Amino acid sequence: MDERGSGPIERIADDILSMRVRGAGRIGRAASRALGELAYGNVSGDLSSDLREAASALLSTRPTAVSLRNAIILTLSGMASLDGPELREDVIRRSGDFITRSRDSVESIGREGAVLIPDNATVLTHCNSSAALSAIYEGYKLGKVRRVINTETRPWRQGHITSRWLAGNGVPVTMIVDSAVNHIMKDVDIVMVGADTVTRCGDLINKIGTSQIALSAGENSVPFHTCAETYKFSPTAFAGADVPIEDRGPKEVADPLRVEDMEGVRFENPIFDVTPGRFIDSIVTERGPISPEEAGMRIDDMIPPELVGHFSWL
Ligand code: RUB
Repeated sequence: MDERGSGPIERIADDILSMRVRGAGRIGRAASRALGELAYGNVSGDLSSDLREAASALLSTRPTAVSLRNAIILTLSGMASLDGPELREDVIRRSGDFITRSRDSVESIGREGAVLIPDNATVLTHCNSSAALSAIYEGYKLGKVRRVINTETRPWRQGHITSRWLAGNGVPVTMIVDSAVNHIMKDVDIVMVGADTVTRCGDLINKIGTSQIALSAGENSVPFHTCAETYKFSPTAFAGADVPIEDRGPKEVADPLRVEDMEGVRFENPIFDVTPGRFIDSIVTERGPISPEEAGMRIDDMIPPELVGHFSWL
């Protein structure tokens, strides 16, 4: 039993909140799977109202990655016209489709992103993004990647997951602390990072520190690419300032054992930041690289404005 309750929705919500399930893609798939399972188990109840409640609970876990909201909308889009057993079937089917499409997109991004990697490249990445890693690993298999430099990624140190995965798959990897990025940029040929949200005008919201990497890349004429499945594009946020940035509090920044000793010190722990679209060379989607300015059009194709309007209660 956890603090949010013991049902499947509560368990998944707690996994996302506590970051046992993390990364924008995984969060979206976990939410979609939870809704599919809820529909599967709901044979005679009031499915619409149960789905609404579940969607709100899932959405309340983490505010920044739009993949979560979009996954919910895409999974529940049948609610716009269906009810009862038809809705149940529809949610189960859409949940399966979303998960398959999301995984396939990561693979396609791998192929599309690898094309952008120059020969004998040193690639810099940040945090732990399955989409960026897919492109980097595909590039490595093509013999284009000489080594990867990856940041530790304070405060959660997701860079350790990235480094372990790369080393485990035979890719030469060097880990640096986040503040070494500008120093090492002279050795980097290309930057590839993931995305939590891409706004309509092409601003990128990703792990804190991404914007500094983009600034340094720009200053050193190093191409900067973000790898983002289209469902990470926001249908509603125009610019980065429209996206709420999660703050996870002092305990993740200060030594957790000593945080009470730091009298008089105020902590801020914003865990994402905004990289303006003008610093981004391309957004690598499952359908190939696009310019930041194209982001708004792409999400309208996937989630039309009428459908977004139908989910105004979310
Ligand atoms: C993870 C992070 C990743 C994106 C993309 O942040 O910022 O770059 O979510 O990941 P957190 P993916 O660890 O706080 O969730 O490409 O795997 O979807």
